[in-house]
Amino acid sequence: MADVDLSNHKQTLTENGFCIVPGVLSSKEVAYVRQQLVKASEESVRRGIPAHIEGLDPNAANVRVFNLIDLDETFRELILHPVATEIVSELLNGAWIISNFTANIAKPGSKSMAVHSDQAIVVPEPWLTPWSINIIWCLDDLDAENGATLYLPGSQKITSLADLPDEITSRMLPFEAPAGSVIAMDGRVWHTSGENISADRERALLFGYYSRDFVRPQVNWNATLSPETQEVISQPLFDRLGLGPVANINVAENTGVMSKK
Ligand SMILES: O=C(O)CCC(=O)C(=O)O
Repeated sequence: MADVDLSNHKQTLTENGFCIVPGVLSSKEVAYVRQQLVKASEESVRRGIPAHIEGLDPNAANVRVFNLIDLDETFRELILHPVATEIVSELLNGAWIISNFTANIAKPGSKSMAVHSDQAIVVPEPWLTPWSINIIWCLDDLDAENGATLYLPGSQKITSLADLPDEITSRMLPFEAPAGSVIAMDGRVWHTSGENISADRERALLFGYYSRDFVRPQVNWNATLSPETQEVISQPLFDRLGLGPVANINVAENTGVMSKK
C-alpha cells in the first residue's frame, strides 16, 4: 500500500459525512482479498450460516458473509489497517472498538435493502455525535449500475427519525469509487444498497463497523469467534474486540493492559 495523506479526506468526512480514499489497496491486493472473500463465503455456508437473510435483502442475489474475522487472517489484518484506524480515530474522537465486519456481494439482479443509518441501529436518538463509522472496502469498481451503496447527502445531521425527509430514496446518490478504495461513512449517514442492474458485474464490498467503546457491539465477539481464532489473534485486535474480562474502562486504547493469555 502506498502512503496515503489522509488530512483532506478526514476534513471531508467531518464536513460531508463521508470520504472516498482511492488506491488504499493495489490491484494485486484487491484480487487477493476478493479471492479470500469467495473462500470465506463458501466456508461460512459450509458452517451453516445462510448467505441470504430474509428481511435483510429482497432476494438471494445479495450474498452476505458474516463474521469475517473468524474466517480468514486477511480480514483480521484489514479491520486494523492503518488507513482505517486513522480515519476511525479521527471521526470518533475517543476510545473505540470493533462492532462488526461483514461483506455484501451484490450480484446482478440484487435489490435495495431498507434505508437505515448504522448508528440508529445501535444507539437511540437523538444522534448528535458520530459514535460509529463504517469503513467500506471496495473490492470491485463501484457505480450506480452495479449496485453502489446509495447515501442521503447531509444525513449525518439528522438527529431523529422525525427529521427524515419524505421520498427518501429519490434523494439518494451512489458512492462511486474504483476497486481498492476505502469509503469512510459516518455512522449517522442514512443509506441503502443500490440495485445491481448490470448484466454481469458483481459488486463486492466489505463493511468494517466501529463504535465508541460505550456502545454495545453489533455482535457478541465472545460468542461469535471460535476459540481457535481467539487464541491466534493479536493483542491489539483482542483489545479492540473487547474479548478480555473487563469492559468499558478504556482497555481498547491501552492495549495489553489485560493480557489475552
Ligand atoms: O451493501 C450495501 O451497499 C449496503 C449494506 C448495508 O448498509 C448493510 O448491510 O447494513
